[in-house]
Amino acid sequence: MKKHKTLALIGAEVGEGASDSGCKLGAQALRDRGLAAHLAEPHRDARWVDMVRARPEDQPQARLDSVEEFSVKLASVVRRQLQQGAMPVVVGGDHSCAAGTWSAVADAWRDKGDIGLIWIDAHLDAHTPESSDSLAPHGMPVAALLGHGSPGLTSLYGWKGKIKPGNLVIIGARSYEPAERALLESLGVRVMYMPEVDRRGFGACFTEALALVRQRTVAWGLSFDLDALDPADAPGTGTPVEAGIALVEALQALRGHAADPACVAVEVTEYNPLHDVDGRTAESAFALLSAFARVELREQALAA
Ligand SMILES: [Mn+2]
Repeated sequence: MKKHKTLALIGAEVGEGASDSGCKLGAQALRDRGLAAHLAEPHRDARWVDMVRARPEDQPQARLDSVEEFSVKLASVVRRQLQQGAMPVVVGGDHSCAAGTWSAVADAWRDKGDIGLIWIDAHLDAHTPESSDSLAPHGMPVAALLGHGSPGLTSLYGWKGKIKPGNLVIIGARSYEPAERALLESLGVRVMYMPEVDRRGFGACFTEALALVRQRTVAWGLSFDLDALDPADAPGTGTPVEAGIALVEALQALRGHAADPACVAVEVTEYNPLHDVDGRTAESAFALLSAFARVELREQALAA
């Protein structure tokens, strides 16, 4: 059996994107817990390649500046791993890291075509500095990737619109503000809100999302905010919201998809070890990444 792409784990040590900066400790905590060893398997290497740290700041505008600076650094690390043929696994950190991650992926594939993105989250993350009262950048990465917001987040690599609205699907949203929903509706982004997930099941939603993000693209990836999960499975996140996705359903649906040759990067964000309960959230993060990335699960899924 051939060797699969190495998983290049990248710590996104950023908490400046949120009002509670505890997520800044998330990557190191998952690293100390043995994430790389957990993801390695006979035909798939997994190793930490870098920890990228945001400059600490207190005031809202300075925090946005810090996140912008951080995004450039994170993007360059992600892009280098893509160039080397590895699959970046970005481990957050608050969700503002997504601006850097997916800008790098989009730029790396820009000559060949568009990229698709599945965004699993309790929130829409579609604020701009104009619509956001808190100015917290972790509420902005979706808007930024679509080309709306502060130039420091929208225009990495000197161009914006990293993700086309038709190539983005958001699953699990249940806490958002009208301006975010209005922006996404005006752009035509497909959002599967939590009532739809409850009605159809996460698996059916994910299958549809996968088809959409693969349709008109050359590559796709997954950004998983742990707060999408029900707080029973993930109490230790930046901003928990009741009535989320059940871990078992997520594991079943995600299994093996990282072995799709068109899948090029994955991100897990918003782990806050300070709020975790008995390591439950860390275990959920391990299980999600493992289910998504495990080559042997891919083979089982294809055989089924
Ligand atoms: Mn998020």
